Amino acid sequence: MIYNMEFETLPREALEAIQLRRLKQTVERVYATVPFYRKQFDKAGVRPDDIRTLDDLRRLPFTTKQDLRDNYPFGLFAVPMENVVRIHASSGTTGKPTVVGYTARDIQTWAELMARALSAAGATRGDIIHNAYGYGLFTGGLGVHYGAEKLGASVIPISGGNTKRQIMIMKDFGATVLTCTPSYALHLAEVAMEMGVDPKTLKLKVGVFGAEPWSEKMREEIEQKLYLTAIDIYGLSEIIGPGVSVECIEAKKGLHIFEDHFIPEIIDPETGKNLGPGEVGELVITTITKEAFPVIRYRTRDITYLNPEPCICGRTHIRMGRVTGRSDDMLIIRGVNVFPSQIESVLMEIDEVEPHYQLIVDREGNLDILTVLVEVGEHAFSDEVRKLQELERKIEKNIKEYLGVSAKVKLVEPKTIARSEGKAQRVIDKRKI
Ligand code: DLL
Repeated sequence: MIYNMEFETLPREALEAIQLRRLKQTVERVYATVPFYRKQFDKAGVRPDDIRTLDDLRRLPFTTKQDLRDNYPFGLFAVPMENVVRIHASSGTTGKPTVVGYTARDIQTWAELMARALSAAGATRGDIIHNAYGYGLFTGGLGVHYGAEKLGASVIPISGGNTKRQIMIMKDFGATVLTCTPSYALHLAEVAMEMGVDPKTLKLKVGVFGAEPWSEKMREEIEQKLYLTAIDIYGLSEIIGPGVSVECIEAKKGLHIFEDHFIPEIIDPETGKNLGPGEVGELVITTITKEAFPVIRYRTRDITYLNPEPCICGRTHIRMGRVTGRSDDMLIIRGVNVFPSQIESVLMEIDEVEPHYQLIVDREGNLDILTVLVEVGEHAFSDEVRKLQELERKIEKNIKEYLGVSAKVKLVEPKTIARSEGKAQRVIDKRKI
């Protein structure tokens, strides 16, 4: 169901008129209130009144994660702290986190976008939403929570962790919608089986999964194991949190970006040049309604493409492809570029292996060595050693054939790869340690 019929189905011309008006306001406001933007725009020789068409956006400089770090913690806020009612931060694997702020109106906007997203996934006010995204500085938990309440559904703020208890609650409370990372969804399925709770007997009908890359094959796996329809949701704290884009249950093909609030672009990550529809590159987003933390041409580092084709669901907002990885997650193994999600796709084609894997990258002398640890099912593991070795060789061959990279595959016992309650750690790059 379309939550906001008026804005989600706007004809292109009307949508672009709204975008331009909001873009101009945002650009004027950041120029007047955020010294960083004033300096950047001056350096690029652009003034707010130079923005006369949507294409003029391209004249503005990019904003990067480094800019956010340089202005840590509150340097990019565009309103006085008295008007900031919430602060979130992204974990950041190295150094300081990235800090973002919200006014009361920003929180309302976010709730509306998340209500739209849950609705696009098929949720209604009659649903019981088991929200296992982490509550805290991470935007997942509270982002989904406010959207679920705005939709009028019953939300269970279970957060991540204590998985056995989650299964009991999911069963006893009759949850119909599950929200968590795709890797945690698989873990929930596994623990349910261990506890003797067949997921088939749960009432789940839909899962809204995101916050980390996952593949089509992983979707099939989750759908089969949890007996639900799995929907992809995308977002990042720097832009607002979850609810930047979402798949619709009607098509399940590409994620609609809420274009009345965000303007997306795709650029070549090397040259910064804009790319056309269907061309794969880095997603850049400009927020046009945020008050406390507006961002201009933010380089997300997420790799995807835009699809302007009309969608069967009736929404007119452009779709982005599934995010296959981040430009900084890309591994370069002896000169060959590989994303962890590509390895995942190869692994998922093989029946005997489970969707739990980890990539270890190391260097021996001058050579990069990629080792793929992957779990096999109970059945396969009881097979003789020779059979397991054959399976390892078969996976190595497929990786080489499809991705052009040499990897050493090591099958490991069921349940030996650490399960995550939030974002899975797929890669351990020892070259960086
Ligand atoms: O992960 C927000 C979120 C919460 C999204 C819950 C969806 C559901 P951050 O912690 O700032 O925010 O991480 C953002 O996670 O730049 C992507 O690299 C990745 N990511 C998020 N959603 C997806 C997705 C939240 N559906 C970063 N597919 C982003 C692939 C995703 N990657």
